[in-house]
Amino acid sequence: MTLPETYKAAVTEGNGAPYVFKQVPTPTPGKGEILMRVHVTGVCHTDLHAKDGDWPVPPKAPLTGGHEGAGEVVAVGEDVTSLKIGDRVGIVWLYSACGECEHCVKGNETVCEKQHNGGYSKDGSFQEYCIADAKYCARIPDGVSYADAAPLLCAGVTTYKALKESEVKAGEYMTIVGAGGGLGHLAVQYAKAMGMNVIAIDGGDEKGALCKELGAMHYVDFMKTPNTVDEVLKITGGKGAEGVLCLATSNKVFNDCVHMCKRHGCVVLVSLPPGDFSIPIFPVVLKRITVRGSIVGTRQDLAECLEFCAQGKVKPIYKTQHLEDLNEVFQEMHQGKIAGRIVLEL
Ligand code: 8ID
Ligand code: ZN
Repeated sequence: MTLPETYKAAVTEGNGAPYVFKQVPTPTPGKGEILMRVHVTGVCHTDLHAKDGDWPVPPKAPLTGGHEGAGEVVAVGEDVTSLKIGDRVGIVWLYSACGECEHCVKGNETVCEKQHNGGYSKDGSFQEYCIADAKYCARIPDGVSYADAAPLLCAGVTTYKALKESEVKAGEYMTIVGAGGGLGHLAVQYAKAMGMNVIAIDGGDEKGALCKELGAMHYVDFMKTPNTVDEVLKITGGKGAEGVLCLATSNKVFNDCVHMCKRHGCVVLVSLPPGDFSIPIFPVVLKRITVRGSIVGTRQDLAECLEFCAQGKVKPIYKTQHLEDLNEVFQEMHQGKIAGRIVLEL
């Protein structure tokens, strides 16, 4: 296969600087690496946090973000035995882990201290060609298109894993805060597929219609409902939901999530707006509420999450745009206007 000498990449200097589009030299994959032709990439709110420098650990600079990139292997480096040219793969947030530490050995590779992150500490999928680690990139099943796979590579696996972490069972309530967004619309579907009763919270009629169509039992519009906690308590007969999934990029909602939770229930924190929140000690202790963080998922979680899509149980909802639209997509995302995901073609 002949590869071009240069190709198009989106690059930001970080700290809020917009993405610029330039030609960069095509890299050669090193030991254990592959080069993939990125056909499509999802845009995650994490990419916006990265561009804006929202988090205490800064990304690399300059940065090419993106960790929902789907495409095919076009070159393999030394010692790569698990992949070959033409294989369908994805670049993900867990770009690589050490494979040797206590966490990796216990199957908790998502908390490996030596991990690298796609589109954060390593350049990601906002470019036509991308280097990935052969051991950690996703394998996309044949029955799943690149565009359907893209949102699952982060939003899908993250919400699938977070729902498992909640330990909520079929027939119990799962309240999803931020249910109409990129992560949220997949959380609704995975929760439904797991038999949970979904209470979806987000803003506006478009997101409400989407959540209902995807199987939410109730929709609470935070823009029209003065007290969303009271509304969840009303729906659940005054008891609260067994599980609350926090996916909203507003730290104001974190405290509400605790108050929406039933006795002995679990609040899973996923979204990462900058800042802190206070946890009310008395209700958390006396109601034995668990407040738990959750970060993406392992390679096994990812394989399971893609399989749900291959079997038709989950279907990502997205609008397709082009890589050059990236800055406009971020503007819309900042304003909370995107229902589902945006997938960019390259
Ligand atoms: O592994 C992880 N922990 C992980 C993985 C991927 C993404 C965490 N994240 C983080 C992102 O960094 C981001 O902080 O999850 C958050 C959500 O990412 P996203 O789903 O990609 O963002 P989005 O599509 O913009 O959706 C956010 C939704 O929150 C709603 C918005 O309307 C939007 O639909 N929302 C807001 I802002 N305030 C709300 C409120 N008060 C609200 N929904 C309900 N109540
Ligand atoms: Zn993401």
